[in-house]
Amino acid sequence: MATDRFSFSAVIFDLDGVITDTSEFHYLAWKRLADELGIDFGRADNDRLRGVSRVRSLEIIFEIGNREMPEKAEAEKLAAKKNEWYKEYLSGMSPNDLLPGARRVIETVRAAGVKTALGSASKNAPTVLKRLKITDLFDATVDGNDVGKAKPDPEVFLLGAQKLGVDPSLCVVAEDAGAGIEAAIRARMFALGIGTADGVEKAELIVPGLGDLELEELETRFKAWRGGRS
Ligand code: B16
Ligand code: MG
Repeated sequence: MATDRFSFSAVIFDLDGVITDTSEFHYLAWKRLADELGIDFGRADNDRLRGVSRVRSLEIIFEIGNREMPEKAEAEKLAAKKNEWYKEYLSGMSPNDLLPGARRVIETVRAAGVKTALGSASKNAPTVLKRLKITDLFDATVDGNDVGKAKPDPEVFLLGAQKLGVDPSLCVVAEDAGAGIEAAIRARMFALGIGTADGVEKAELIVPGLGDLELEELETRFKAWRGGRS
């Protein structure tokens, strides 16, 4: 059901790069591991890790180092080590780490009767939401603990829509990663692109950050998109 103000019924938000910037913490933790492994991993490589799963991130780091990926047990050990460092960084997070505009957009759509969900690849998403004190701003949460197939598979967003009880065609997805935009398109949802990562140009509407989003423009673009599909 559309609301009085908006034609969409739900917005599914990605976490890292949309609501907060945990990518810097991911980078610092992966960098520490890469240094230990003797792999030259720099800030410029970090965009490749956006939105992809933990195991896939490790594979990418081994690709960058031109090294063969270790067998499963060793790979899991390395990923777990990185995660412990990552969690140390998360322990310093607070509501000050919300990206500009995130709270305004979530609260405004909710006040208009739109449902909200989180659709993140991160298994640490519940901890991050707690640290940011925004767990209550979501009617449903889907994260790396719930899904078997990582983005660009649409599973994370389709499960979000299902949990909310909203048809995918009435959902907006806010995403900063190319893999996430691809997932939204495959879920047949309206893709709102955040930032400039490779693949974000395929989104229906692109803004630098949620702080730059005009909700009336989103409504106009969503209506046109939906009209063009029927
Ligand atoms: P974890 P998102 C993603 O978050 C990150 O962008 C990506 O760099 C990370 O590898 C992935 O979560 C998994 O995170 O190791 O905490 O399970 O953008 O989907 O919210
Ligand atoms: Mg992201």
